[in-house]
Amino acid sequence: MISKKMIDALNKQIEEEFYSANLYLSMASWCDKEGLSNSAAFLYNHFEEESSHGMKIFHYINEMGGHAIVPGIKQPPFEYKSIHQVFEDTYQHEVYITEQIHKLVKLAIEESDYATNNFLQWFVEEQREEEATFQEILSILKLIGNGPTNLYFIEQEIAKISAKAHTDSSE
Ligand code: OFO
Repeated sequence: MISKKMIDALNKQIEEEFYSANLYLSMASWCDKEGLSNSAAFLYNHFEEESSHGMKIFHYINEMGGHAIVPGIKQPPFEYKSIHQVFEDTYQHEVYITEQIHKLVKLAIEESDYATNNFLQWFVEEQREEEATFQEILSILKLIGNGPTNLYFIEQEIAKISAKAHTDSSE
């Protein structure tokens, strides 16, 4: 039996996942406007992934006899100084989301809610992979550096990471 406290916490996480989706959609749009089409494609893809994470929790709550609530979502930032800032923010955001997922796991364990703990393990692994991907992007951006002509090389590298992330998620 899932507790009201657990359902409320999962509903809060739906909001976090949908906010993540909108954040990446906003970043994708900024990249599009700047002509960074590979980075935009990567982030549009992440928008869809985050939406699917929100829906995964949504359906779980209802399957468990709870009531999934469609959240109000605050507007994400839409202006960025550079592509470096975009990816620095994605990484920081993923670290924050990992903390939220770990809090949910902690609550499930405290409540001896083994089903929800088991359900959340998928998210634990997903966060580990996402942090690793964004960390890899940050390392590459650091190596390439900051000049405007470097944007071309950044775009090439993002396309490679994007293709790899897509292959991994469809395996
Ligand atoms: Fe929902 O996967 Fe990261 O945030």
